[in-house]
Amino acid sequence: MRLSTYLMPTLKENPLEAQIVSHRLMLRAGMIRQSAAGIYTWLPLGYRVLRKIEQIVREEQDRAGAQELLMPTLQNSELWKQSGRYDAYGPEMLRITDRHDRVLVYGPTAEEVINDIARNELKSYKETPKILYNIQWKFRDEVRPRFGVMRGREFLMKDAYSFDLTYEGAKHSYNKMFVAYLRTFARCGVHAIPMKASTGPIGGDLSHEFIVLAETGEEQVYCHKDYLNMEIPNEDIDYNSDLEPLYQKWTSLYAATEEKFDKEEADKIGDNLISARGIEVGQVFYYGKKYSIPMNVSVMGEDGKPVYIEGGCYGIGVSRLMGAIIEACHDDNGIIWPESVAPFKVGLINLTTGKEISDKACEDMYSKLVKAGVEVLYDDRNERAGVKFSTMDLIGLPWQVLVGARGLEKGVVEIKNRKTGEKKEVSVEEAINFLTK
Ligand code: P5A
Repeated sequence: MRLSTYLMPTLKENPLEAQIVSHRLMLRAGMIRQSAAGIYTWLPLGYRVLRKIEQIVREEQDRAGAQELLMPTLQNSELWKQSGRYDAYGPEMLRITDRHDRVLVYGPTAEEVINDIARNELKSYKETPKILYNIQWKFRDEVRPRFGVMRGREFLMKDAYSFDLTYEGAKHSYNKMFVAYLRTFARCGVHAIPMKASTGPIGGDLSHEFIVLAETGEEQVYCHKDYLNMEIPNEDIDYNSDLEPLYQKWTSLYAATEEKFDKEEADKIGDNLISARGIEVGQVFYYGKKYSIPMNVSVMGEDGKPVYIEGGCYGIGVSRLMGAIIEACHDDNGIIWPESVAPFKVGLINLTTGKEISDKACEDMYSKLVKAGVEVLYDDRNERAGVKFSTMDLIGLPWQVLVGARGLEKGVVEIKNRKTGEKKEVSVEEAINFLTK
């Protein structure tokens, strides 16, 4: 992509409306623009990152054996009456009346819609277990939307739902999602710690929130310091085998949100206790028969008698996760993207735009890198070098290549690592090899 033609409206000044660093940087880097309170347009740069995060989430759901489908944003309110949540959900749920005076709701979550599918389409115990998920926009009419994408009204969520015959089966599905979450957040370049949580309007009696530690987090949290270097299961993990030991390992240490803080437990670990702020990027729930009984979701059991489904649901705030990654990965100059979610891998900076030698070298590198499948943002604008440096630092691409007439006369360009600030001089050839490997 050539920056001269790219819609990336960066801002020099800090926008007044942004109170936390991720919101500030997303506005300044030209990634999002607010359209209405808590509702955003994702500009090209922001949308690229959103899609990268979404793809990691998808791959880890698929690896765990979950199946992707897509449910509507507008839901039939009758289903909510059947589950008993139509009134209970309150003013956070946006209700819309159509021309026939039928009420639709803009889904704040999708337990009702998926359980309606399950009761109609799952007939026999042979069709269980199943985990179904979608990555879809949700709407919650939050009283105080704030902090940009962290607490929006419209936001992107991955929501998965499991359908099992027994409690043991449901617990196994819970553990699958639990492990998939550890892998998902690690792949996105952040460390998320599972903490016992309350279930709120979703319901059920077993739940964990996954919390990314960051100073600006909305939640006060406590955890054992060993969580900071716990091992993440690798990609060969067998999701069919017993995941219980892994689950036990990850829940044996003390970790809790403020709401669930237990002084006695905390005192036991003494000096090993960390008190910090955190951002909830995901939450998993086991809710048993909370939906299957009122909505009559059953399958024929082995003995020919109907069995109510044992259920769970598993959410990741995909758009919030982007804010959390920025909260965890930035410095005074801007964002520092983990390579896995970076909008582009390389920022190619022409320091002397207009000079033939650097224009030619940049064009040549740009086309070679693009041909090799490397995602490159080429700053070919007619701007001062200083402006280009600060733009690249602000948008936080992992690698920068600085190409100027003076260096080229000596046969070199410079490669800079955004995270460490390390620079090294290499030949054009070496730069291409390094960035394509
Ligand atoms: C789990 C999946 C649920 O809704 N039902 C389906 C369950 N859980 S949850 O915890 O309420 O939401 C899941 C994740 O969505 C993110 N989230 C938000 N992100 C941005 N703005 C919001 N207003 C918002 N509300 C929830 C969180 O990351 C949460 O963990």
